[in-house]
Amino acid sequence: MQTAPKLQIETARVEDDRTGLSIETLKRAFLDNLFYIQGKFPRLATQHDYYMALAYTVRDRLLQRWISTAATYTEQSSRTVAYLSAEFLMGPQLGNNLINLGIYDRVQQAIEELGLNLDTLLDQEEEPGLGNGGLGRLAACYLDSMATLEIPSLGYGIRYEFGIFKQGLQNGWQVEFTDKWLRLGNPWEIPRPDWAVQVKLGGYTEAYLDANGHYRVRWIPRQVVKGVPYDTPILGYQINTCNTLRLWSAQAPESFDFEAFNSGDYLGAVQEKISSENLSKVLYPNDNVSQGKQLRLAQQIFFVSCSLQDMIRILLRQKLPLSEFSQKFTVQLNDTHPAIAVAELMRLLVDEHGIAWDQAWDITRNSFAYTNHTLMPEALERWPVEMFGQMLPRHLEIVYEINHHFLDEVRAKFPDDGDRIRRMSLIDESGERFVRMANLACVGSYAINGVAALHTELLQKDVLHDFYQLYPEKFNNKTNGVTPRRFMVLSNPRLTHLLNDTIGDSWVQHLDHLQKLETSVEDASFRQRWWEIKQANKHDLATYIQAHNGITVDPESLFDIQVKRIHEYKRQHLMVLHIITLYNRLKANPNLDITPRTFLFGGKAAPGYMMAKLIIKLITSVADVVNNDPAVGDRLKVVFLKNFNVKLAQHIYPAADLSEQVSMAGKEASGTGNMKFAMNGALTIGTLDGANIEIREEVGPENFFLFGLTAAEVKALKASSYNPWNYYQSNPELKEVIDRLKAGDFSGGNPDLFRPLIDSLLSWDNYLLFADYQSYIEAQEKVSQAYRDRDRWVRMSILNTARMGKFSSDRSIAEYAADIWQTPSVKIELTDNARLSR
Ligand code: KOT
Repeated sequence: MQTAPKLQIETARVEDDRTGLSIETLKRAFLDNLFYIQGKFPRLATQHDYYMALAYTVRDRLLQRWISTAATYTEQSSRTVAYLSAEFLMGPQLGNNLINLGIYDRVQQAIEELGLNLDTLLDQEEEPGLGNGGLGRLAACYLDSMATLEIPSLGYGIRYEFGIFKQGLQNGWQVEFTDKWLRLGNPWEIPRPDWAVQVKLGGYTEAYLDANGHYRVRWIPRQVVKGVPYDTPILGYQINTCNTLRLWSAQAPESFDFEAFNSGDYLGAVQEKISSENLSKVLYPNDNVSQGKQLRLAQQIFFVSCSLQDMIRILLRQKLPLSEFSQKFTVQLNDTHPAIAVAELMRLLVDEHGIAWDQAWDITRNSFAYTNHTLMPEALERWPVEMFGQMLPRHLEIVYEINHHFLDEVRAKFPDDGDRIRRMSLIDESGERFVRMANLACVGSYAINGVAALHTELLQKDVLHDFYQLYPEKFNNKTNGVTPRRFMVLSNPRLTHLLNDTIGDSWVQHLDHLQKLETSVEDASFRQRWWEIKQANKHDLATYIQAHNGITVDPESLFDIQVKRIHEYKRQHLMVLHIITLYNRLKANPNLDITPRTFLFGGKAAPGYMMAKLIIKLITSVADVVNNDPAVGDRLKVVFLKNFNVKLAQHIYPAADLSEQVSMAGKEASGTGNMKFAMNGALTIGTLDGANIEIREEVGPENFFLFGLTAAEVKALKASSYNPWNYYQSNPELKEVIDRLKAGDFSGGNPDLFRPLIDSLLSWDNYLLFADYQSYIEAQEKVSQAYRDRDRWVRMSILNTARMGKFSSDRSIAEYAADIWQTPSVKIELTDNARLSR
């Protein structure tokens, strides 16, 4: 009689500890997790233990929303976006989850009352660096926005054991270290071994007649790999929707049990296990280039097959027929890395589920949408037919069959056009034969988009012109966006407070509300606060630089920053030419009155990309000379921040005065760093490339420092046999810069060190640095002038932030949902946990 009510009280208390949001409950839950999950008590606990205890406390609060969300989607059979991406560059999770739960301040207080510091705990988190740069970070921003807009979605990718390498510097050169991000455990993921699936590789196919006398094909693989899903909750901003990021980890299947399967061949069996687990071992560290490695193709089929099988499982569990696959799911292909999905869905439908080819093709074509992210020819994925057929014999047959039907379609619309057939074929037969993944993606998708207006235009005119002529209705533009939750609220709390004080906090969900700031431009005290916030952020970054680089920089100087992957087309070295130009002027005229600048660089080079690595060495070498020349004093400083990642990025954007977006026009598909800088009040110096064009349109040309050739001018100049030598000869300042580099002035007298770079500039200059040099230098003069007029600069800075509404990823995702996905939003009510558990 007495035990029943006692038990009830106990249950109620446990529940409250895991969902309650009061400071007292948060503290109690934190200490409970420290004890029961970390197995530590305060005297023994490390800062990392405290981080873990806090992460679990936060995860508990996500779980209630996560389960309510899953329950609602299941009940309502909601139409769902499956976002397939080889990369999700999530960045640290704790701070973002605190923001989206709306408990940041409260947790900060609770942690302080326990005698700890929230910033220190946040800093403990190893970020999941499961991406290279823009493409992977975009996927992460889109997950945040899909959840915030209450769009049912699943992110599907690979749980790489090693993410993007950690960058070190040795003697000014990049060195790479493996990223052991899982070493101390990952509190955000939940493994789901019961939903594991199997993926076949290699072997051969054979035809047979089924019980109904129908011709069928079966695939006898050489190897089978198990994919185990690990789920991470993706909470929307101050909303109950909590979607899922499902990442696949590769394991050897149980049937490859040493004894049962491979008796006698112990080492062979171990080898098999290792080769299976290799599939999710490491992220390929290439950005905007495709290496064509076999393991990479295996990774692609691995996560794609796992994900499609998972979708089919969900469909069947909801008692829906396979014919409704494309009503239940819309599958977004993040570039061509998951494009093998077109052939794999056909295989699953036809071979494994007995659906007729034509019906399967209708389902497939209505399921996929393809986003292209680059115009770089070397990034277009093609697989040697030989390799493709060895690993995926059945998929090669399916690709041939799709191609057969497709080329008939092309011939019907464009008779007697052999060249067009050769260009559009899924197989490149001009030499060694290749499977062309972009062509497969175009044929198998109902929508094709670029990521900024210029990029989409160039796709239609150039790279995908034939497909545009055949399927004009499929093409559309979706200009990229970034999440203001991470890149403003979390990264820049000072600015966030000022904005909230001034215009309220609705801008966090409706970024266009920042427009309301425009009237404050006339308010001198507001401008003063704006300036002070930027100064405080610069001060913080200066402290970081002092600690990590041992370089003292002046927070009053203009912080001129380029952070992104190192690539010749992005032209980090154009910024170096400017630095050397200023240095030469100071050497020639020591009393020259220049605007003091701190030049900051950050970014990784692909380990095999020698020219990119040499650009890093160039930056660090110029830094050594400039920073240590007494004639320069404090007027110029050059800093290379090592290991640029999401965590570091969050410290950098808020502290920038000038954002360098200087790619050769027609090469940067969009850029997204450009948006993160401008939102935080940096002014942009940039070319008419990617989303720069749209940023300039929004902020107004008077608030943007434009330079350089347009994409059309680049094309024309290249067509008329461009000769960089002429620019070198006719521009004395440029000549002096190059001559000093040649003489070894920045390489300890060694004229050979930078020779490959200089030779390439003087002989080809593929990315037209010399052609754009003078225009860049002149634009930089205007920057220096503008910065001297503090009032003018602050007004421009405010207007940049005020006019960035368009570049929220919420706007991008709303457009994807309306124009491509047709996914209505679904409201989530918090379900009572007790009811769910019954
Ligand atoms: C990498 C390999 C193959 C194909 C494309 C890529 C790629 C493209 N990786 N990152 N990108 C960038 O994607 C961003 C998001 O759309 C763009 O803003 C940026 O311009 C691309 O370079």
